[in-house]
Amino acid sequence: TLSAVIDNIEVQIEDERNLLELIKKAHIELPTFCYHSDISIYGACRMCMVEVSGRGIVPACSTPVSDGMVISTNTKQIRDMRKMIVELMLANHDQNCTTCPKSGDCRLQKIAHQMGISTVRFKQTEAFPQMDLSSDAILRDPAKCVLCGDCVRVCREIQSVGVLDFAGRGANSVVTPSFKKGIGEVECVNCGQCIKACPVGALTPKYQINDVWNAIHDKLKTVVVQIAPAVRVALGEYFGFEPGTVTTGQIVSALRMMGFNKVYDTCFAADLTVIEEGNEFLKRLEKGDNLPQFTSCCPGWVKFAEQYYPDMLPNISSCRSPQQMFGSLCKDKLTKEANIKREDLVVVSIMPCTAKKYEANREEFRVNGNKDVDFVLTTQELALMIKERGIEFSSLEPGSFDMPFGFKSGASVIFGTSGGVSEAVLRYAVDKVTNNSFTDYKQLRVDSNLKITEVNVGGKVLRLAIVSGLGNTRKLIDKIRRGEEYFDLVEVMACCGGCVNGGGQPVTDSSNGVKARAKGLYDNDVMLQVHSSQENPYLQKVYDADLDEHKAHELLHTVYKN
Ligand code: HC0
Ligand code: SF4
Ligand code: SF4
Repeated sequence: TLSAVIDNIEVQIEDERNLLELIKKAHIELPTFCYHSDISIYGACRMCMVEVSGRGIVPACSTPVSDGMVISTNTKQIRDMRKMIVELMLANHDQNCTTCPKSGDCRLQKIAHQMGISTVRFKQTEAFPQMDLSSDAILRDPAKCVLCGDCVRVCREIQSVGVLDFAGRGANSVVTPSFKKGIGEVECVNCGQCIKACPVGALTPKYQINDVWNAIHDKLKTVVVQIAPAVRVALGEYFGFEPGTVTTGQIVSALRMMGFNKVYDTCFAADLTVIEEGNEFLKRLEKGDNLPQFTSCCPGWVKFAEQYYPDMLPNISSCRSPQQMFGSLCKDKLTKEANIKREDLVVVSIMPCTAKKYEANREEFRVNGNKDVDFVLTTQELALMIKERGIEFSSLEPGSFDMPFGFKSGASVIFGTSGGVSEAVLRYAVDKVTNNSFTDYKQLRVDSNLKITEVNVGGKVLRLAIVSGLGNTRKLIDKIRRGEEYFDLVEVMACCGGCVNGGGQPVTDSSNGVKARAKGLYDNDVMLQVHSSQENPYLQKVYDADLDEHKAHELLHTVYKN
C-alpha cells in the first residue's frame, strides 16, 4: 500500500486527488480561500502551502500525492507566510466587518481570528472601489474581494455563463463583470451560485429586509407572505438544526410574530402549476407541438434561455412560476375580498433563490406598474429578521398556515429539489390519462445533475430529462438542437440539485447538506395528507370561484418578451 507521512503521522494513500485531500485525512484542515472540490484548482491564495521533504514549499491544493512523501504543515516558515498572506488580504479589505452581511460567516474573519491576528500592520492608501448596486438580485462589494477567483470559476465552469473575470495586474487586480460594467448590466442570470462560493462579503444577496419591515410597520398596508418549498428544509440550519430538518411550523409562527397579516405557502401555487403545466403538456403531446416542453419555474434558466437559446422559448411552458402565480392570484382575489387597492396589499416571498428577486421585478409580472410580488427575501434574510426580532426560533410552537393558500399536496413540496417538478407533473398527468392510482417516480430521485428516464403513459413511452446546473443544461440543449437527443419533457433548474441549493440558502460547505435538504422534502411529502396536486381540495375551490379559463390564462400564464 502507498502512504505518506504528515506531521510525523503515517497516512494511507487511496484516491486523493491532491495533498490537501490527503492532509484532511490526517484530521488537519488547512485554511484555503480558493479551493472547491467541484471546480478547477486555481492555487492562487497560497494559504495551503506545506513543506514537502526534498521539494520545499508547495501549495497542497495543486500538488499530486505520491508514495513516501514527508509533509510538514506547520513549520515556522509556513506559519509566518500564512500570517503575512492574511495580513496583506486584510490590508486590501475595507474591514467594515460590523456592517457586512457576511459577518460571522466570513472565511477571512474566521481565519484571521484563528491565526491570532489582532492588528493589521499594513494600510491601503488608495480609496476602496464602490459597491455595485446595478442588480436586482446580487450586491457586489469589490472593496471586500480577496481575489480568490472562486466566483469567476463557478460562473464559468458550473454555469457556463462566464460574466465575471479578473482585470488589471498586480496591485490593481480586480474581479469584475466585463468592461467593468455593473453585474446587473451583463448576462448574469442571477442564480447566486457565485455568492455561495465567495468566502467573504464581496458577493451577497441584495437584501430587502428594511423594505419588508417598513411595509409591516405601515398601518395602511396588508402584508401577506408566502414561503417556498426549499426554505423549510434549510432555514433551521441558522438555529442549530441539521440540514433537511423540516421547520415549516416554526417558520409560520415566526412570520406571524413578525407581524405578517397572512402566512401562506408557495406550495399551494406549485399545485396550481402542476395542473396548468400538466394540462399544457398533455395538449402539446396530443398535437405534437413544441416538444420537448421545458419547465418555466426557474428564473435563472428562463433568462439563460432568453440570452442563449431564444429559438427554444416557444418550447418553454407558458406557466408562470409558483412564486408569480401566487402573487397574481393574491393581488386579484384578496384585494377583491377585502376591498382594498392593489397598492395596499403587499406580497412578500421567502425564497431560497436570488433570481426570484429578479423575476419579481420583471415587466411581465406587473399590473399598471404595480408588482404581483413586491419583495423577495432569501432564506438568509429571513434568518436575520428572525434574529433581529429576538425570536427564539428553536423553541417555537409550530403554527399552521392561513387558508386557502396554505394547503398543499406533497407533490408541491418536492418542487424544491431537482426532479420534483417532473415527478409532481407525472403524478397528475399519468393519473389523468390512465386513471391510475398514485405512483411515485423514484427513478427521478437519483442524485445526479442529469437524469434521463422513460415513463409509460397510457401505452405511450415518454422520454424525460431532468437537468440542473446551467453548464449541464447547455450541453443537453446543444444535443437536442443537433438532433442527438429527443425528449418530451425537460425540467431545468439553474442550481445544481435544484432550489435546495439556491443562491439565497445558508452556505454549506458539504454537498451532503444539500442532499439532506432534498431528503427532507421527500420525507415531508410522505407526512402530508395528500400526494397529488389534483387532490388539493382548496385548489378546486379556487378554480371554481376565481379561475375560469380566461382568468386562469390571465393570472397564471405569461409570454416572455425578450
Ligand atoms: Fe423553487 Fe419554485 S421550487 S422555483 O426551486 O417551481 O426559488 O423552493 O419556490 O416559484 O414552488 C425557488 C424552491 C420555488 C417557484 C415553487 C417552482
Ligand atoms: Fe454568474 Fe450566477 Fe453569479 Fe450571475 S449570479 S455572476 S450568472 S454565478
Ligand atoms: Fe432559483 Fe431554484 Fe432556479 Fe436556483 S434552481 S435559480 S434557486 S429557481
